[in-house]
Amino acid sequence: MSAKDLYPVPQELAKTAWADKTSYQAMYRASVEDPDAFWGEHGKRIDWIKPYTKVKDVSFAKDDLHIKWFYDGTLNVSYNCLDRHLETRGDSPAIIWEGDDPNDDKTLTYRELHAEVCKFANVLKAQGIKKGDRVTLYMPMIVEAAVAMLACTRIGAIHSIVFGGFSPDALAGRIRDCKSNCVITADEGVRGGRPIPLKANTDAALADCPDCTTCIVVKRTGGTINWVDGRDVWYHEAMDKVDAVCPPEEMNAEDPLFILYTSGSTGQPKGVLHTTGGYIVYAAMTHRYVFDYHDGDIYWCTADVGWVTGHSYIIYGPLANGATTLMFEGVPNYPTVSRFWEVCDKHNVNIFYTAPTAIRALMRDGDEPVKKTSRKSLRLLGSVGEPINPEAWRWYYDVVGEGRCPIVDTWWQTETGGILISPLPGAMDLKPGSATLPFFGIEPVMVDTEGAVLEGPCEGMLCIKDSWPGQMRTVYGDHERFVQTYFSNFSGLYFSGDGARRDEDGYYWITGRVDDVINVSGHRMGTAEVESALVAHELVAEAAVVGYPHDIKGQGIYAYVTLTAGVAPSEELRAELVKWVRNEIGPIATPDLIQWAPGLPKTRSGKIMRRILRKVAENDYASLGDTSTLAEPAVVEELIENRMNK
Ligand code: 6R9
Repeated sequence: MSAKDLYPVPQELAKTAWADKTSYQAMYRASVEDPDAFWGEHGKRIDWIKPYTKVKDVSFAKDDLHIKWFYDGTLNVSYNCLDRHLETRGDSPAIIWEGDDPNDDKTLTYRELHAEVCKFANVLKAQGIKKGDRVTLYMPMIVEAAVAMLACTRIGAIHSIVFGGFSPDALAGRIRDCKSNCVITADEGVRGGRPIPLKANTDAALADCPDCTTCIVVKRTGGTINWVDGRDVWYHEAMDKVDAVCPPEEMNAEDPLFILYTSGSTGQPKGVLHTTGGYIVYAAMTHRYVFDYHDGDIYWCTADVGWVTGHSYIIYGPLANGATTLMFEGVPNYPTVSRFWEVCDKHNVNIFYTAPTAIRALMRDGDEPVKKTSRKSLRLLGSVGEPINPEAWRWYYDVVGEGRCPIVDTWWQTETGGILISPLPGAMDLKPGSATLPFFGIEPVMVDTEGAVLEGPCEGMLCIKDSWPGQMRTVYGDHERFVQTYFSNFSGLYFSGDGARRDEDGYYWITGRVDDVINVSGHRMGTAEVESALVAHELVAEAAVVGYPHDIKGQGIYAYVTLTAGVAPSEELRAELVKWVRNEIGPIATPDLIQWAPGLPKTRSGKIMRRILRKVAENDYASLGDTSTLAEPAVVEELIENRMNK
């Protein structure tokens, strides 16, 4: 590796950073040698009602799987994110909200946010919601989404946020799976100047959810909506009827905090369950160290609260640390492709955290839209959601950060609750494209397909040896699936589903999923979900979906479709199927390419050989590998001949 591929820690930054090289190494060693002592100490970052005396009780053994942290302690998350800051920073900004329209913004201080949350907690109580109930949020990026999350935690209700880009069907499935009896939404969302019919989608979903009897609606646009008396409640009207006093509910550290659905390699999304104590300790600590957050910094994470990044690094981590967190309703290219940088200048953003797909898209428009803004407030840049290719990394570093801001490439998952592998900006020299080294308490283990542990520089599958406080505890309502998915492939290890390379400096380079999950613009998608949507169409007999390299999205969705006998393929049908999938799952699942496949390559036992389909989609059919187990080799010739990705 040439010298220019190593970006050393800026000396000035190391002086003030929470961790430098020496302290990282000492703390890391302590964290893995004596996790009880380490986390016993760092758990005190959070205020406890009844302090814990027990730190950790964990077994990754398949037949005795259990994960508990701080488990005799009690606390409340909204108290930690709000009440405890009132004395020291009650009048400091908690949330800076920047609307889709550049003229639309507002700031809420900790005191104001606290009052709103207490009131909305009383609204939920008035609707009969109590500790342990599941509340679904289907909301735009508005302050009320943060208020609703924190209000749930205040009364001990478990929130389940469904990203606003999901379809009514996907929303209904998630409401039913966790048996939510209340959904919170808005009349419409606004993104890039266009309305999103959230209430109409919710109405359609609720038609299939007879047990969900309350729908609280925030008025965002004032657009025309349908109203169901007895079920629908206006947020603002309900808020006028309650007071701003609501004592926080005392929760056990292992009481559920939230459920968040995520895609896996099988059809149904999994309800990832996080609990109270460990999650908030881990979110707060990673936020402080990875982003080197100091009092007074303005911090902006561009994710949506519908994804885990929004949970941990827009809301919970930052607010637990008393930070100022910016919430952005809009999109990177509206009104212009300078928007991100204009927002940085407008609010003096110091720390900026986004996804590679956004960087790649903006990079296409050249340097000028960036350079015409100042960005002098920026000190640190972050990346999350998918591997960042070195070319995009360098552009982000050189053009956006003007060579002044380290980039933290943070690897983690919905399941992990917080960042597991990432640079600490004062402690790690950077290599473009590498997530570098593990956070405190994280012991990555590389294994081969047989499960043999690999030492030194290697390429393999990425597992984690022991628990960390932010780890998910179960798949909601299906513990067996939790065991099967994460702990049955490699004995005694948590299996991430990702492949990785470890280099001679011990740095990790995440190479992407090794299961049937694809990563489209940083959004996780099970290929099985898209396949089920396709075969639900009456003219489709069979479908197989794989990812293929896509310049902007990272991976695109490539679908092979076999039509029912006698149906003729046409461009109209192709368009119809694309629309169909968007309606079934949501716009994020839009197939990029659909290839008509008279037959799919199968083994003699009838299993679809995805490895081959992947190669064809990648335009890499010269290296199809072993095709000797194919039932009908001619099928592959046909697919190559008619491939879409030429
Ligand atoms: C936080 C989040 C998780 C999957 C994960 C991996 C990919 C996330 C990454 C990354 C390379 C990074 N991923 N961060 N790959 N480098 N810095 O994205 O959670 O939506 O659950 O996705 O995303 O493949 O397994 P989630």
